[in-house]
Amino acid sequence: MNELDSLVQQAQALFTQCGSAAELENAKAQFLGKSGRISELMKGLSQLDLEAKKTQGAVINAAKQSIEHLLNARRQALADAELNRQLQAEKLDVSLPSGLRTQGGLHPVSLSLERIELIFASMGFSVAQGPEIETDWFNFTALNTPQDHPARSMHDTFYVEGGHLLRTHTSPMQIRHAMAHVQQHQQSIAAGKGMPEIRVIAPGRTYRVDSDATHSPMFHQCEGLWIGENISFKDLKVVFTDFCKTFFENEDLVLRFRPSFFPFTEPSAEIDIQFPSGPLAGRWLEVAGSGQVHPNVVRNMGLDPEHYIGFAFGMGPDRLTMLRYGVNDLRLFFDGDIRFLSQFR
Ligand code: 2NM
Repeated sequence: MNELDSLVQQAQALFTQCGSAAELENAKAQFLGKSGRISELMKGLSQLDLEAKKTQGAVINAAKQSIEHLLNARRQALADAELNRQLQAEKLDVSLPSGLRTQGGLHPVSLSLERIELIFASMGFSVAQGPEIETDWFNFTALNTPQDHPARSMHDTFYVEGGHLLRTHTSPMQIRHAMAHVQQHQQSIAAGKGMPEIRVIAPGRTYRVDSDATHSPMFHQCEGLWIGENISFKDLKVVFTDFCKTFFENEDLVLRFRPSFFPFTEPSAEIDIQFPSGPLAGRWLEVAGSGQVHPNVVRNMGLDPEHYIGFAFGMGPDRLTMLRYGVNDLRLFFDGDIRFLSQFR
């Protein structure tokens, strides 16, 4: 066996003996370091003639490559062993019972959303779903909101990549629902036979640039929409009055519809409620916005506003939950403090 073959064998034996990465790097120096055996042999080449330099140089290089290969293999083996050791040492039995296990429950706002959905379902409303990241068209343009409206500014709306935004209300879901509904009944509508009414609520998370005791950058909304051939403000008053009395479990609740303005409805009204008794008695509390859906919005849904008419409303389930349970700081809902949340189980 020539010297180089035996050198490779020595390296293999020594590398195998090394039990740690540090030991291995030390062992490497003997062979591949600046004053290691390979370097010395390379220096020896200078005394040879050109032909011998070529052949002997190639042989040394081959040996160097073999040693490097052995070194890398051993490095990998040591790294794998170290990883396995860590995985063994830090093994976690996720099936092990924890010390404390109490029964969980729904979040108070989830409880409200569940109540809202049940009450409106009993009045024939279906529940829409839709994306939280929206396009400008669904969130603003389709809702008759002018290009220069302050709600579109970066002070009010969270914009994300690609010109998209976080929906500032749940209305875009209603536009999507209405458009799909119209699409589904297109043939019947075109034939003049009309379509089943659109009767839907859209609950979900919404986002605005706002944060204090009564505003959270993420909050909930639930909007309602009822469109048909003969749906009037009277229907709005009946539906919403019925809803409030059921939600607050109070048949003596009084409602007030106060003129207001929204780009997507005309006429528009703010809805206030008053409890005849209890801790909130005698105060008008604002609970929703509402109105007759603006002809431009009806048109954007794909319908002729001369034939289809209806109402919409929007309310804040967070605020309804505060009123129902007497919570005075909205932030409590989103802090995740179990001492607060466990009171609603
Ligand atoms: C509100 C107040 C008034 C509303 C309008 C629509 C739609 F999709 F029909 F255009 N959805 N929700 C609406 C109307 C929302 O929130 C304060």
